[in-house]
Amino acid sequence: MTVGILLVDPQLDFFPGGALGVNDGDAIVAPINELLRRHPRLPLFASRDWHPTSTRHFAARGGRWPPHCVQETPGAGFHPELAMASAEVFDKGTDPNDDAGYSAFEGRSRGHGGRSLADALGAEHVDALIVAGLATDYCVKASVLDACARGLTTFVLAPGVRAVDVQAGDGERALAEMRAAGALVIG
Ligand code: VGL
Ligand code: ZN
Repeated sequence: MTVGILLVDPQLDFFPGGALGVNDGDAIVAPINELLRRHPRLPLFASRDWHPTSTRHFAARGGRWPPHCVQETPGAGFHPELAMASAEVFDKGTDPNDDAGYSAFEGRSRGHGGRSLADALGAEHVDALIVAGLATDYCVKASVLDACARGLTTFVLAPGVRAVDVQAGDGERALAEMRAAGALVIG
């Protein structure tokens, strides 16, 4: 088994004070950094919510969200305290006409010829993923369900995820869905 680490959208707009700040989101930084410190040689991947200024993902055009993670804005930047400089970054949510891009598997690499995450994992013979990031009930869930569907052994680092919880309990329900799909919740 070759294990990789996937950090889902650890961007400032999803941390407290951001445009779509997740309650207690700051709590994910220390456990993720601990994971990275203990396993510095594991292949590291990160997705980035990377929206155009106007998109069907945003409420102004019929979507469900306030503007967040707009390309090249400070809120779209990764949390500066995360030690993830070596990550291969996959941009998603870039299509203005599509409220999609919740899963990291929909992203395209900023390097490597714009390869998909699935192609990157294949090229690096990664067949298991430890997943952390924001938010449990949206992009983490979508990414984990895709990883499970692709046959990857998928671990969710519980201390490294937090939920939007539009409805109370959404985060817990999302974890239950991930478990039902075969993901192993660890930590
Ligand atoms: C996300 C809501 C909207 C996420 C992205 O990264 O979980 N949630 N866009
Ligand atoms: Zn988004």
